[in-house]
Amino acid sequence: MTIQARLPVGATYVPEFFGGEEAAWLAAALDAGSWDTTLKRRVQHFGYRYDYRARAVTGDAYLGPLPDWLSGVCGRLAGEGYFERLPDQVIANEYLPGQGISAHVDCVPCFADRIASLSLLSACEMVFRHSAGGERCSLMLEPGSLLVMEGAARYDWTHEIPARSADVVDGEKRPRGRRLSLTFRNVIRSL
Ligand SMILES: O=C(O)CCC(=O)C(=O)O
Repeated sequence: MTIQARLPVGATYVPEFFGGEEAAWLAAALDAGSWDTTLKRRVQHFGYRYDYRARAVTGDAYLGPLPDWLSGVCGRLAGEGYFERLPDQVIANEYLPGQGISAHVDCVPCFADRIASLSLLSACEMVFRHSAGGERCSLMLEPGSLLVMEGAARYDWTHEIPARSADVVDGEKRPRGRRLSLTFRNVIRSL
């Protein structure tokens, strides 16, 4: 697959948003929590539970305020202008080598325009496909990086992480390690 430098309009990639020590600290906070094993990959939901089967944030989905360690990250995201309102919903995903996430557009009626995903511990390739045109592009999400999606990138393109144990960058095979991500959103409607 060709890795294109040009991202979908509305996608912003911020390398080294988080340093290694901060990332290790966040990973430790996640591992001190309780991973949900219902899906192929483990997840943790904060603020509101997203119902994957109903594809909705249901009326009983409120889980309570975000933990302090996560509120701090939300404060930083808003403070640095990546969100106008503090995010109130976060999903942590764990990807072991060979695991990924299928192509999707984040629930449109559930979540506000801007979403942001923080990558921790290991890199992986994210692939974008234009929903109408079939155009495709991709980028490596390096540990510590932040990917912000809004507008066309949020609504007109799907994003996915192919389930594989290594990626190829400039002809070089890069084996994947354990990757954690935190995706920040604002809930706009619960059913
Ligand atoms: O792991 C990521 O960076 C993306 C996660 C994602 O797309 C999602 O939770 O909907």
